[in-house]
Amino acid sequence: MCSVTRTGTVHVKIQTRYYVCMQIQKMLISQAEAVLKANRVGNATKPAPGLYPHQWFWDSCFIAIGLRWTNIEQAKAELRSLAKGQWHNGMIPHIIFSDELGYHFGPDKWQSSKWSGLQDVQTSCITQPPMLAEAVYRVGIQLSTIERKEWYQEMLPVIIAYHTWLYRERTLGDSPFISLIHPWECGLDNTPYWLKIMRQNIPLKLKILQFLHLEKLLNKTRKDTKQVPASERPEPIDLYIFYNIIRQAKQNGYNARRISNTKAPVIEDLVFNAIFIRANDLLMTIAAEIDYSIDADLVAHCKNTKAKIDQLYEQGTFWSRDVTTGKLIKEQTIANFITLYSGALSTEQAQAMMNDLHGDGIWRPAYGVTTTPTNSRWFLPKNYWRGPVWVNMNWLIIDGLRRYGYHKEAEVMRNQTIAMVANGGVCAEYYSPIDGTPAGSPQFSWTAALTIDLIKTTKLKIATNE
Ligand code: 2M8
Repeated sequence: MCSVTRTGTVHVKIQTRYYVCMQIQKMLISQAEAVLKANRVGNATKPAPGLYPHQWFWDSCFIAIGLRWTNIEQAKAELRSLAKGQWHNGMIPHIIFSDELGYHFGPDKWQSSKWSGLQDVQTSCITQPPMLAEAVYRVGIQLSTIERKEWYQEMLPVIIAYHTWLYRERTLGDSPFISLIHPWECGLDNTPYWLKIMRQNIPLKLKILQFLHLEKLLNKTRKDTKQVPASERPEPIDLYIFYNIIRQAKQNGYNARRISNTKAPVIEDLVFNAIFIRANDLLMTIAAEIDYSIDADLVAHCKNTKAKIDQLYEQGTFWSRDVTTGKLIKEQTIANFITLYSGALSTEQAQAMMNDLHGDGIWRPAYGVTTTPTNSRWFLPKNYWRGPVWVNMNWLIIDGLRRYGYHKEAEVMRNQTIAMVANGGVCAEYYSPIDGTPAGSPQFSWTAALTIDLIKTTKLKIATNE
C-alpha cells in the first residue's frame, strides 16, 4: 500500500517486513531522487536541509555512489567538488562550507585559510573516513571504458595525494594505522569508544556544571537542537567537549604529532582504518586499470597497514587503540563489524564476525545492525551514534559480507534496510533499532542515495585486487 500526501511525500506501508515489492521500490527511488534534488546546492549535495547546510566529505562519497544510477554527471560533480576543497598538502577536509548560515560550528571557528592554501574555499581543518576511492571506483563502473579511464586519470591524483597525506601526517611513531584527532573524523561522532576516552579529560568549566547538575543548561545555547530534539543529538557535555577539542587542536595548528603530546584524545580508529584499508586496495585497482605507476613507498605503506590489522585484534575481535596509553579500547560498537568491509580479515576472523553479528542486541530482526548494542550501558535507541541503525553502516557491512561470500546474509540485510527506509517514509538520518522509528533529520541525503544503490546493486560484481 502506498500513498502520496499533498506535500508530495511518499508514505509507504509494506505488508511483509523484509520484502519490498517492485512498485514500492520504484516509488522509493523517486522519493530518494527528490530528496537528493532538494538538497542539491550548486555542484554538491548537502546532507540534510537545515541541520547540515554544507558539503561533508564522506556524505558526498555515499551520495555519489547513489547518484551514479540516476545522474552520473552529478555524481562526478559531487566528487570534483570535494577535490576543489582539497588542501594543498593533500588533506580532504570533512566540511566544505557553502554560503548558507546556521550550522552549529561554522567557518569562523576553524579559520582554514591559514593552513589550507585555499583562499576562495572555506573548510573545516580535520578529515573524515576515506570513502573517496570507493566512490570514484563505483562511478567508474557505470562509465564506458574510455570515459572510465579519463575519470580515473582525473581523480586518481586526488586520491593519491590524500592517502599520502594520511600516511605522512597521521601515522605516529612506528604505527601502521591512521590516528584521528577528533571524533568527527571517524564520522560516528558520539560512539562509545570515543566518549569513553574523551570523558576522561573533561574541561574544568564543564566539570563544575556537571557537579552542580546544570549541564542541561548548555542545551539553551546550542544550535543543532533547534532542528532535531536534544534527546536525538549528542549529550550537551559531549558536544561541548567536541568544541573544546577543536579549540585545542587549532592552538596546535591541527598537527597530530603536536596534539599527541597534549592531553587531547588521539585514537587509531577502527572504522577509519578499516575503510582506509579498503580504499588503499581500490586505489591500486584504479591505478592498475590505467597503468599508473604508484610511488613504491605508498605501495609499501598500504600493504603494511593491511598486513598488520591483527595488532588491533584481541579477545576474538578488533578494537580501536588509544594512542596515549597504547591500549585497545574495548567497547563493543558497530566498528567491530566494519572490519568486514576492510577485506583484511582471515576467513576464520570473518566467520567469527558473522557469529558475533548474530549475538545479543546487535543485528536487529527487521532493521540491520545497531551502532551500539542494545545491552551496552551506552545504548540509547534514538540518540545519534549511540544505538540507532544507520543506512551507511548497513551498506558497508552488506558490502563486506558479500566480499567474504556471505551472500544470503547480505541479501537479508539489504532487504531489511530497504524495508526500514520504506516503512519510515522520510529518508531519515537514522532509525530506532527497537521499532524502526525514524529519528534525526528527515530528508537525509545518504539514506536516499544508498537506498537507490541498495535497490540497484543486487548482482553487482564486487571487484577485488587480491
Ligand atoms: C554528523 O556530524 C556533524 C559533524 O561533522 C554534526 O553532527 O554536526 C555525523 O553523523 C557525520 O558522520 C556526518 O558526516 C555529518 C553530516 O551528515 O553529521
